[in-house]
Amino acid sequence: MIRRTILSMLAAAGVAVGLGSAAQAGATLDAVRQRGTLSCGVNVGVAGFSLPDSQGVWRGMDADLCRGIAAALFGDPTKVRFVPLTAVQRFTALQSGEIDVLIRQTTMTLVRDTSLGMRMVHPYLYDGHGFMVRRDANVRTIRDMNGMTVCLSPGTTNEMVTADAFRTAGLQFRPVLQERMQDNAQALQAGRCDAIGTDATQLAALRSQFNQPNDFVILDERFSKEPYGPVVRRDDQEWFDVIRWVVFGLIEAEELGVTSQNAEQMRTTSQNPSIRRLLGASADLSDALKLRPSWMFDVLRAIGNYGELYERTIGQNTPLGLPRGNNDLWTRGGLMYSWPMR
Ligand SMILES: N[C@@H](CCC(=O)N[C@@H](CS)C(=O)NCC(=O)O)C(=O)O
Repeated sequence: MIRRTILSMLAAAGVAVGLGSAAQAGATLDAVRQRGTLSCGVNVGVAGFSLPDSQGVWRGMDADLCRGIAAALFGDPTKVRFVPLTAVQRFTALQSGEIDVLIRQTTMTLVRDTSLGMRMVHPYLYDGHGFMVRRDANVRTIRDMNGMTVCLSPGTTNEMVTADAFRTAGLQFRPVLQERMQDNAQALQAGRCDAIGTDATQLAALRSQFNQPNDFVILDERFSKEPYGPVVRRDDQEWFDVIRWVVFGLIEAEELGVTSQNAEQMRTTSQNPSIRRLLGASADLSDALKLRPSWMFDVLRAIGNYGELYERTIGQNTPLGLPRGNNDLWTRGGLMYSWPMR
């Protein structure tokens, strides 16, 4: 009876309640293997992150991270089912088991990490909240935004960050909440809102698809830390390990100079013990993760190292045009730092 009450309380709080006792460690890895495809939750459509191209192929950093995980599991980056989700839908999809992992510009926060039956894995992108406004509004800082109408997406960190930022500045704003970011983008272009508030990478992504991108500016100020991480269910450490070490492996490969182009050659000729371990010359790492020795080799061949992934999807030569900044390697002053892979 008590157990039932607790379960229904947890369910009401949106916490996933596994059937019977907590799922067995490794259950997700086994289930995904048996199914033969990874079910990966992504955004419904943001340039540079997850957006279907004219052939219907999902493109972007989040989509490619899904492919990288599939490559680690199956040696085949095509073994992914992409599940497009809005910000509001994303955690339920994970809790209910509809997806195996969520890779959808999701900010790692204390509450999300601890109390929703989930675990935030490790940052693959460091971002921050910003505002985009019309250029001719002559806004330089938030102090010029008093009384403005700000378009926001419900269920995002950006809702709270915007409220905090205006309150801290002693200013008023009028929130307009629309679940689909595309609706916010249209509202800004049509003048139905004065600003959009979301993560800076998302603002760059939205603007890259505007008809007149130069009519809009992204303010320089950042109002929060928004580290993006993959999210998994809380009850499965083995699965968590796989996802975490794929992220680390991408960063480590960049630091070691292993790319999609040279991985094949390095695997046979490199004498560097770190590179040999990464590419599976010994089974120490893959055994620990219960994966095939070529797991990271297959990831790198499929999506490249972290730097390749970044440059291809959101980097300076893409429509988003984002410099590495915090997302550069620690050896170059950024925050990307893999734990030792040994
Ligand atoms: N990092 C934020 C979410 C950022 C985000 O999702 N922003 C936009 C991207 S432009 C979005 O997709 N919004 C609404 C939607 O399409 O569901 C969070 O974790 O809460």
